[in-house]
Order: sequence, then structure tokens, then C-alpha cells
Amino acid sequence: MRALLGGASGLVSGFAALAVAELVSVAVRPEASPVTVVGGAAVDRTPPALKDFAVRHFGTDDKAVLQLGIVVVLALFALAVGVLAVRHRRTGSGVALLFGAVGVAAAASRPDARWADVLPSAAGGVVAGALLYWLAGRARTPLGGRPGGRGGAGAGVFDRRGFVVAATAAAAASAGAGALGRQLNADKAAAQAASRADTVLPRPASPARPLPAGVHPEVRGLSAFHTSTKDFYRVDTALAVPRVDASTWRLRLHGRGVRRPVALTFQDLLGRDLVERDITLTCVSNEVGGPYVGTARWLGVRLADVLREAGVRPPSEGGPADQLVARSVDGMTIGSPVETVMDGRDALLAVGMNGEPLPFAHGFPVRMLVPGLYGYVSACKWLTDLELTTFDDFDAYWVRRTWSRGAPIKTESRIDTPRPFASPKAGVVPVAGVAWAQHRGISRVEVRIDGGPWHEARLAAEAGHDTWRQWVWPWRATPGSHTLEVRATDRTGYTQTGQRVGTVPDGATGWHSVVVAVT
Ligand SMILES: Nc1nc2c(c(=O)[nH]1)N[C@H]1C(S)=C(S)[C@@H](COP(=O)(O)O)O[C@H]1N2
Ligand SMILES: [Mo]
Repeated sequence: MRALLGGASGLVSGFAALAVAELVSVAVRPEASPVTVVGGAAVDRTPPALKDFAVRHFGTDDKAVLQLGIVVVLALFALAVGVLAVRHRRTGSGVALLFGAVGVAAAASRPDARWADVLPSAAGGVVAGALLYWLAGRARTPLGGRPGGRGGAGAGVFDRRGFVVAATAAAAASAGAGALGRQLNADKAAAQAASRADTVLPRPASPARPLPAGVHPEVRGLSAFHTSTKDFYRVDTALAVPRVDASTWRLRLHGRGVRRPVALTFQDLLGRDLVERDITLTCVSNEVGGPYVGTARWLGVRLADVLREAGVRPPSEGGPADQLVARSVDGMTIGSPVETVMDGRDALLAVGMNGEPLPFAHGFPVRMLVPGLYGYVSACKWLTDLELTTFDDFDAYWVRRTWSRGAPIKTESRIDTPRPFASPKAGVVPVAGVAWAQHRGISRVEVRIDGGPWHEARLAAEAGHDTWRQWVWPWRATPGSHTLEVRATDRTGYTQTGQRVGTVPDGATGWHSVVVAVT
């Protein structure tokens, strides 16, 4: 009986702590709520292999899984601490306070930590400790005894009604506080959404090249040339998607070799000449045959122009900085080679994606893109600061986590159809997919069956060197089980290696293969 009451006291106290923390986070920022800071701190400390595993198995749901995990673990601890508290009231309450301290430590350790971020966890800890102390006292008050007396009560003889009333009142008050907090945070989010909804993107001074006919052969199951925004992969460390108010947003540009530091507003950017480009973005965590690659029509300002105006020169012209470090509002740092950013390619400060302002999840209001570089070394979302420095002086977020400093996208290809373990009918079966080698371009794609000779696939029309290229090969399929493999050759003449290498530290290699059973 005691254990049951203890467990209930623990759960109610834990729930109250989260509810109060949610309410306090309204005054601080939603990202400072304990589950988010603990989850974020966990993400920061996740070894690359595990992060890769999470991305691979849960995809964009990896964060929902993590948050659910934290809540489940918290509930179990709350039960245990409650049971402890009915026996050792001070110790139990002290442990509850300690949980708040864990949240405080997590909040303070985030790369974008501000001092106020510790407040929600601190308030939650204090509430949990105090409430548990009080409830635990009730749980062992003998009928007619003194609350807080040293548990001399006989088993089962206690003020049941008093406890139930107290616990219910605490739970109800917490539910109210939590709901109010959620609502206020939602109101804030609505205001930020309005700043995006009110954004009107100007027409590009330099529109994208019209797509040649036939960039997308009509084959069922083949990826569309343009990936729709809703299907576009998302990879980032943000547990709560940052929602930046564009009207107060600023981009600072400073550092070594910057002769005129600048601070640009969103309107400053929209007022400049905008270019529109089709660019295929790829994640370094994309396994051979994986889904973390997509093509969008991006609208933005050429980053090299902004750098030149500020007096920046690339290393080849004697500039002192070889690394451009992009910082996001959530403290992410992403370092790109200055030489690459300024070599004439369409490196962008992007404001639009597929004809709309960037979605919040893809970096509203402004993100970076550098065709030919994996996202983790080029594509900073929620961008707010650009610093010119050197690779010797600074390691960006992922580099500190064993990924390479430099990471050009590797020449890769993928079979989209037939799907693995499909059972097409014997006869002509179209084998089709995509190949990419951004900023080099694809010149050949070959397919082979069961390790036999390579057959050249028909390449779809080429939209440009910065995008993927669709391909098709008509296969005369015979009954039985067969293994299809694909490899691409880029315009430098390099043919994709068949050697299987994992994603860490600079991108996977190997031929994508698909096994099918022809009937
Ligand atoms: N602020 C921020 N920007 C980020 C990341 C991140 O975690 N935080 N992830 C990078 C990685 S690893 C990739 S692959 C791309 C993915 O961009 P997308 O989510 O728009 O597809 O964003 C990059 N920009
Ligand atoms: Mo990535």
C-alpha cells in the first residue's frame, strides 16, 4: 500500500515539475523546457555511429522517439523516487531536486545556452522536491496522527481521503499549469508562423534555367526530378524546430579578412538581386541506396557576392581565412572552405524553397547551400552568423564528433525501381534511378545483373551539374532471383568505386544493389 502511494506521489510530483517547467519556458523560450534540453544534450553527446543509426532507423522521427524515451525514463524514475520518499522523505525529495539539477546542467551545456535556459528545469526541480515532500508526508499520516510524524502508523491505517484529495488537487493544478504553458507557447509559435506567412518572395533577377524536356523519364517508381517540400528529407539536431521571427532576424558577417563587417536584415537580403537554382542536397549520413538526398528549386543571394562586398578574398587571392563558419540560432556550427564558396559556384544564402519561403524545418528565414558539399559542411539552417576563420583555429560541431573537415559529395547512384524483393514478371523490366556528383555532373550510368557485364543505361536530359540525373535501363528479365547493381561515372571521368565504406567520416561508398525475384 505504502509503495503504491509512494509511486502515485512520485508520478504526480514529476508531472507537476514538467507542467511548471513548461509554464516557465514560456517566459524563457520553448527550447528551454527540460525534455528538450536533456534530449538536446543527449544528441550532442551521441556518438556518430549511434546518431547515424538513429537517423537511419527512425528517420526524422528519431527525435520523437528520443523525447518519448526521456518521458518514459522520467516516469519510471518518478515512481521509484516516490516509493523511496514514503520511506525516507528527505532523501526522496532530495533526489527529486537532483533531477532538476540534471536538467539545469543539460540546459547550461547546450551550445547555444543562455543563463535563463536553466530556469524551467530549476523551477521544475524545486516543485517536484517540495510537492513530493508534502505528498509523502500525507501518504504516511496515520489517522489522527501528526503529518510528517516518523511513520509509526500501522499498515493501511492512514488518512486515505486526505492523500487522495491532496494528490488530485496537485495533479489538477499541474494539468492546468501545463495546459496554460502549452497554449502560451503555441500562441508564440503562431506569431512566428505569421512572420513566415507574411513573407513575399521577390522574383529572381536570375531565374533557374528552364528544365530540358525529358529530365524525368516516365517510369513508375522513379524519383521525381524535383523533390516536393513535404517529401524532402530533414536531418538536424533540433528537438524543437527553431521558429525565427524574420522581422527581428539579423545576419552578422565578421572575422579574419573582413574589411567591412556587416549586419543584414531579412529585408536587406530580399532587396538584393536574387538567383534561383536547382540544387541537389545530400546528407553525409546517407547510406548507399539511402533516402537522404533531394533536389529543390532554391531562391537566394549569391554568398560570394556578399563576401566580396565585405572585402573577403579567398586563400588563392591571399585572403587570411580558409574556413567560413556558419552559426545557427540553435548554436549549430558548420564550416565550409572559403575557396569552394568563392570559386564561382552558386553558393547561396537561400530564402526560398520550391517557390515558397523556407519552411521552418528547412531553415526559415535563411539557410546556406553550397552545391557539391554534404549538408553538414555547407547547409546551415536558421543561419544567423558568418565568421571568417581558419580550419586550424576552429572545429565545427560535426568535426568535433569525428566527421571530416572537408567533405565534397561523392559520386553515387541509386536504383529506385524495381524495389528490393519486388517480383516483376519476366520480360522487359525498366530499371531506373538517380545518380549524382554535384558540381561535377554525371556522364554515364551502368547497370549489371548477377555480377555480369556492365550495360550502359539511358541518361535523362541534364538539368545542370549541380543536380542529380535520372536514368533508365530496359532489362530483359528472366525468371528467378537476380541481383541488380548500379554505378555512375562523373564528368571528371571518375567511376564510382565498388568498395563498401560506411558513412563516417566523409560519406559512404559502394554500389547500390537490389535483389528481385522475377516470376
Ligand atoms: N542549424 C542546423 N543546420 C543544419 C543541420 C543541423 O543539425 N542544424 N544539419 C545539416 C545537415 S547534416 C544536413 S544533411 C542538412 C539537411 O538539410 P534539410 O534538413 O533541409 O534537408 O542541413 C544541415 N544544416
Ligand atoms: Mo547531413
